[in-house]
Amino acid sequence: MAKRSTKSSNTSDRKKSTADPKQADLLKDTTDGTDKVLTSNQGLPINDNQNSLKAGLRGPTLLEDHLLREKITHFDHERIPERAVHARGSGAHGYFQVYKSMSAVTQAGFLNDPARRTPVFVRFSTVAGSRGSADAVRDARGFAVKFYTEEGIYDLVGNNIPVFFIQDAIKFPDLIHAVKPEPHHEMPQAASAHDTFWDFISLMPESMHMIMWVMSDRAIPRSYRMMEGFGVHTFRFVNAKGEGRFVKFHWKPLLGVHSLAWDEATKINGKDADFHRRDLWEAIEGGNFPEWELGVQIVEDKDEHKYPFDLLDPTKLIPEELVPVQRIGRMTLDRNPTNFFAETEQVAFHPAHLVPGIDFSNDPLLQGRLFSYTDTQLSRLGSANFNELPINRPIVPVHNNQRDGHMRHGINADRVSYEPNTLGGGCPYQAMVKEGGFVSFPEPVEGVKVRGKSEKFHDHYSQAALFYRSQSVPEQNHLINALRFELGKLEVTAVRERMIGQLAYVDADLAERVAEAFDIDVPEVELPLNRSIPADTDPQSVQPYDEQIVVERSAALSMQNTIKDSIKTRCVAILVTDEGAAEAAELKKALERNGAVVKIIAPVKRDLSTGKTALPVDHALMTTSSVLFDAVAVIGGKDTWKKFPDAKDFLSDPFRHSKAIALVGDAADLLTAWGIVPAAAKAIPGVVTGRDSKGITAAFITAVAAHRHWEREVDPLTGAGA
Ligand code: HDE
Repeated sequence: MAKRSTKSSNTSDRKKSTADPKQADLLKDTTDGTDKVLTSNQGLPINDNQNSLKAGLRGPTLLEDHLLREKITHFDHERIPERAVHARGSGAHGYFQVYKSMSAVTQAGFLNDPARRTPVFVRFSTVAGSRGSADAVRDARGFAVKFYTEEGIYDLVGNNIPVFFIQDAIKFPDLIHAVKPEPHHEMPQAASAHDTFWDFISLMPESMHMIMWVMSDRAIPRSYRMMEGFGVHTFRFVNAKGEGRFVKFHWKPLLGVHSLAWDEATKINGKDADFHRRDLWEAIEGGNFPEWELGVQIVEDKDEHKYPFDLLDPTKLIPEELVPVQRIGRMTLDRNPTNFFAETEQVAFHPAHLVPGIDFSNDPLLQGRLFSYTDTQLSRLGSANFNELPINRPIVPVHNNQRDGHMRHGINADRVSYEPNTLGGGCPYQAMVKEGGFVSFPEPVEGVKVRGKSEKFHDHYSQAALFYRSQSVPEQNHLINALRFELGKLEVTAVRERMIGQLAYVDADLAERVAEAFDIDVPEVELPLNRSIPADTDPQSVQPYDEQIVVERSAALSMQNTIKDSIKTRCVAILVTDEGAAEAAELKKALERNGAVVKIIAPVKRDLSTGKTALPVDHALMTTSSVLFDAVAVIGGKDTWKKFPDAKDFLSDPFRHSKAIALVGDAADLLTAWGIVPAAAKAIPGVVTGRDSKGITAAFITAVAAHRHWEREVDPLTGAGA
């Protein structure tokens, strides 16, 4: 029989490298059909995979065809329920290493030994959309990290936003029902711009801080690789002496925090719905391994009540001005999954997957999550044995008396499955603390049973206002435009007006500027709206809670202050025809030397000639779009480009989205020739022009590093510039 090999080098590379203990573990279950005969699930070699078994060539198919039935039955059951939230996600493998031992504050092994490389699997996700929805939607992003430590699995299941909409887990189903597509017609997909969402939000003052974040550009990230991550809740570190401290977790991307423009995001969703997934995949395949530093904010127990916000309230952050973020280690993602379903889809995170040295706090949102995540895996993965799936199992042995259930994989050789026992010699036995046995932090707890919240939870606006005040002018404009867009989509005027009234409690100017888009005065809204206060309490005595400004502005909250001195991994499109090929090749080389990823785009997909060598063309103009790039350079070819309507979009879009643009040779006046800017326009921020590409290279690199030149924007309603 002829043996045909279609195996990619990628797969064989994976097979060879087994230094990573989790990778070695996954390889035990990794199969590869290269050079193998086709078999049934029972191992029976299959001779004909083209025809079902029939009674005669034109006769009916026989029920006896066990091969047909096996294949179709398996196919019928290929789909599993998607995640109720965070259905759309992308994953990658990597490792984490701590810089120096953190043993003074935590006994977590992976945070104690700088020599240890702990394997990780990370899944990024959107929250609201279905599994097949587009990536560049306005939404919070999940940032879930599974550490395969020598003490078992530790999951840090966070988001790219440091706070959440609600304070108590009991409101989560309400929140998600409100944001998901509306029940009568299942629209809109992966979008919050609809009545049920804003109806709920406008009645929930506690969501106002998170609303500031999700209406900001943080909710349309440029890349998963350029997002911060946050544990959101306050957790606990516990050291070997049993001393506890509060801790908040942060992931700081080494490429800085960058976002898309809203109009750009909506176009990307049409041009490449897999934009973030592809970006992550290609960066890793290209050796541009994404990296984050793990940061911690540590608060001593004695300081628990020192701040005007409650550490247990997940709608509040700790301003970095009050407690600085210490960067304690680095995570690198260096390997794409082998199989999307087996790894990215079947991975099961859980905030309760803990190791000694880390513990929970009493945050009522976290406490509810501790229940939800196992429960959801039972319906999603269908069995209590989901922990045995290769991606979910720890790299250390598992021994306990849990038995049986659907799809049990392990074969327990022990006679006993109970404890205490003598027949099994008392095994598996309880671990002593010195053997690594997990002990919950002995936090003193007392109180009466009550449904309610502590007093500081009722301050819903101070940190929303802090966020708004901390934004740069362009960021504030984007936030206002996002609110104008979202509220503009509402069918019910009363919801819109109640929401604008709410915004006035955050910032009067913000509310007025949103109201301008509807030509209304800011409506007055009476508090409380969420009826979260027991009926026998005077609402005004607790809500709104007196605003206390301890930090006027927090630099860490604005993306204006992020890293802007490098073009590493930025994607640059060079539009070129034969005549500019040599210059394009030079510019490409210079940009790549500085770490950019450059694509050559020509009218048709065939190699161009530089005179000396061929310049390969990555995309024909019609198969790509400038919204998929961070910056655009056009090298000559003006007369050719004029014939292509797509070429005009290739400049008008990046101009509108404030991206760096280089125009060289006879293309130098294309912006004015095409009426994208007025003929009289002088120097435009982020646009560099020159006779040849050499002359503009340095200025172009600086312009690309800046990421965006928002100064170009003007508010069409007021005419105000940034
Ligand atoms: Fe989740 N969340 N969540 N969540 N969450 C899930 O678990 C839930 C919350 C987060 O890539 C589900 O396995 C409740 C906050 C991420 O697989 C589910 C509450 C934060 C992911 C669930 C919250 C998150 C999930 C759905 C309020 C940021 C994706 C599938 C009490 C700190 C993980 C699943 C992945 C997924 C419940 C709130 C982050 C239903 C009840 C706050 C990143 O169990």
